[in-house]
Order: sequence, then C-alpha cells, then structure tokens
Amino acid sequence: MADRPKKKSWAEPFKIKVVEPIRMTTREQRLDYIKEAGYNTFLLRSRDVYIDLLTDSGTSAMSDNQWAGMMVGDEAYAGSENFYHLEEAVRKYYGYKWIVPTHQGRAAEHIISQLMIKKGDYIPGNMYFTTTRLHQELAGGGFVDVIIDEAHDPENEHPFKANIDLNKLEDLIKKVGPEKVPYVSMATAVNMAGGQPISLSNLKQVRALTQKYGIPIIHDATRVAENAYLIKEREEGYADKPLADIVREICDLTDGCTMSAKKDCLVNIGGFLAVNDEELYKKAQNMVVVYEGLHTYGGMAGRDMEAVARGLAESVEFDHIKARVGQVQYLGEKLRGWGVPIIVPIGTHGVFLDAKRFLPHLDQDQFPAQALAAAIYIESGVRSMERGNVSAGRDPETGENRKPKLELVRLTVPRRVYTQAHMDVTAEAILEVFDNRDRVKGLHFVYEPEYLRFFQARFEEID
Ligand code: PLI
Repeated sequence: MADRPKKKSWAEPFKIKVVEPIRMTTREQRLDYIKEAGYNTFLLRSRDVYIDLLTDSGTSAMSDNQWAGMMVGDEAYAGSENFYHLEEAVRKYYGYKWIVPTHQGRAAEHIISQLMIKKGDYIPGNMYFTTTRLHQELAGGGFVDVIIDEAHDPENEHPFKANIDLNKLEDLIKKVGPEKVPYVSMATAVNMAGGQPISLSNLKQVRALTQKYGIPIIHDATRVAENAYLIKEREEGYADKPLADIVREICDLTDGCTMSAKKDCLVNIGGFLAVNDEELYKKAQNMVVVYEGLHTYGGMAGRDMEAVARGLAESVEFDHIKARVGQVQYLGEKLRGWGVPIIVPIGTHGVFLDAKRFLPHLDQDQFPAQALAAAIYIESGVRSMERGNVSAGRDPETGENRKPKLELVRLTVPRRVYTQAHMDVTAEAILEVFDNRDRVKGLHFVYEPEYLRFFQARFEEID
C-alpha cells in the first residue's frame, strides 16, 4: 500500500473552459530549430515549443470575467469608460492618486526616467532590471545596486533577498549628495534575483532614510501581489493580514509606481505609471500623448484597460496567488530534491537554475546560462530564458561583459496556464539534462545588438 499523504494537497481555484493544443517535436527537429534561432530561445517560433516557460509576461490565461470585460470595451479615442475603471482599480488596490496608462511596463519606465532623471544622476535600486536600467541610462543616469549582498548568492537562504542595504544606500546619498539621487528604484519580487521579496520592515526603514534626505521611492509594482504573498508567509505579524492590505501597505510607503500589467494583473498586454505628485502627473500626461497615445488610453485598447482593471482585482485574491506561487514552489522543490542547483529560497514567478554550478566546466564568457537554455530546449522542447551574462550586457564605460554574480536560467511559470503534470514533465526534462551536463558546449556571439542584446543576439557553439 502506498504511504498516506503527510500534508493536505491543494488545487487550482479554477476549472479549465478553453484549451489550446500544443505540439511535440523530435530531438532532430529541435536541433535544427535552435541552430536557426542562433541558440537564442527568444528567436524560436512558438509553434516549435512544447512547454513555454520563457516568461510569465503577457502569457497568463485570462478569467471568464476578464474576457467578459473585453466585450464591454469602450473604444472611444477620448474618455473611454474603461480608463475610469482602471483608474478606480489602481486607486482602490494600490492607493496611488494619479494614473497614466501605457501599452506596457517599459513605456512607463521611459516616461518616469525622462521626467525625473538628469544627466549625471544616480539611481539606487534593489538589483537592476534590464529595461528599467536601460531607460535610466538613456535618460543620463547611472544605476547603483544597493540590494543586500545575500541576493547575489544563489545558495543563501535569506527570506527577503530583495531587501535594500541601508548602509549602501546612505553611503551613496552621502557620497554624491541627495540632489543627485532623483529617486530610489524599488522593485517588489525582484526578478533578476530569482523572484525574491522585500520585507515591509526593510521598506519602512528605507522610507525613513529617504524621507530624511527628501528622496522619493518609485516602485516597480510588476509583481507586487506575489511579494505580498511571501510577506504574509514569512514576515512576523502579517500571517493574518489580508493580501490586499499588504499590497496597499507596500504601495503606501512609496511615491509612485511603474507597472507591467502583463504579470500580476493577468493580461496579455498593458501597463501604467501611477504617482501621487500632481505636478509630475501633469508632465507624464503630457508626455504620454507624444509616445503612447491620449492620456485616457496610452497605447491600450479600451477592452485591454478593462481586462487590466478586472485582473488587478483578481491578483490580490489569496487563493489565486497561493496556487500561483504554489505551482512554482512545486516545480522548484522537485528539482531541489534531486540535487539540481537552483536559487533558494524558491521565488514567486519561476524557478531559476544556477548555471555556474550546473555547468562548472564553462567559463562565464562562454555564456553557460544561454547554452543551458538551448540544451534544455533541444532535449525536451521546454523553452526557458537566460538571465546572466548575456542579459546583463556590457558596461557602458569599459565595454566589457558585466559578468553578474548570478548566471541563471529562468523557468518562468505563466499564470493559470499549465498543470502540475506539465511541471512534472519539465522537472524530469531538466534532470535528464543535468545527468548529461558534461556534453553541453559553450557559445560565442555571431550577432550582438546594441540594446537589450539578449532579445535578438545570435550564437554558435564553441568546439
Ligand atoms: O515587458 P514590459 O515592458 O511590460 O515590462 C518591463 C518590466 C519591468 N519590470 C520588471 C520587474 C519586469 O519583469 C519587466 C518585464 N519583464 C519581462 C518581460 C520578463 O520576462 O520578466
């Protein structure tokens, strides 16, 4: 007789109404496809992918309520009813006063960077994100990483690896002067660290410190609800607090946010900028008409804004987030149990393989994470993404590869899309690659774009 279960199982809080068939390919086909794609999983065609864990961005399954909302899209050029629903939802759940819609997160980053950063400024943040840092640099600023050291150590079990090191932050402010620090760039559930949360106690301390110097905090709220879930799970005093209240408490400690609604808000496209300062809002409103569209649609259709408004409300439902993060943890625990090197603690939106420990025979300038993502695709048809030396790009001063401490492959889990069985198949595929890891070869560039090179770069294997 099989062992009785030690703990109670949980299940997804939804049932499936529509399905999309997926296609399995042969190893020989996949070898051809990845060569054609220059060993870059971004350049594969989606039809050639079996389980797509490239990203959780824009890949969510919308609810029936969101689809119903699409039918009441008000496609007026100006004053769409759906904009007011979006504004209402952001005010209700995040508490920011003024909202400027954008087509996705990086458009909001562009606007806030251009408005707040002057040439020669410094922007401290809890680890870089690719598009966020690029927009800060394009506006003339320099990003300074002030995350705690533990975040750069894949084996460190710190429960709040996105915390800001207050000494690093204050040292920077004292060194360059507060007038050269336009804002602190604070992200929740830090993506490049492995989906790691910031604690509310740390954020409160950051707030006190920055208020002393009159420096605002701009929040990358892309995965704020997921961060709030881990606060509820891990931070003392929050276990009984509703998730929505924790989200609100985080936002209330900051002065504005950029949002890629394509993640937490469970939509396929959309974003916004939200601020509390009315003057800044007016400037942002003026800028959005130049780059995105009128200030009541900002590059989104009315129906898309409605889906964001409804998705935002769903994102703070406890059962949803519990199942969402639970699925990621399920995949991570399996791999960890088999000794596959992953970032710990397991984060919220994906499992991050530690390519340095997975492929110790490769030098970082042979792009081990890029090579590993390609090998996983060849073996199984599972698509993952590099988050290491290729994503980090070159230092604008020296032109050298930045060689970040974290050299990772991200298995990103789309929300409400795959079942536990897909997670089982994925885990077994990774184990197979791990067993044959000595065969994975390094890569070199054959094409390297100037900006955000990871999206379009092409490689060949090094013999
Ligand atoms: O992809 P956008 O332009 O809607 O959002 C940019 C963006 C900003 N901040 C953070 C933390 C992100 O994760 C982010 C986009 N992330 C992508 C595309 C990802 O695959 O993680």
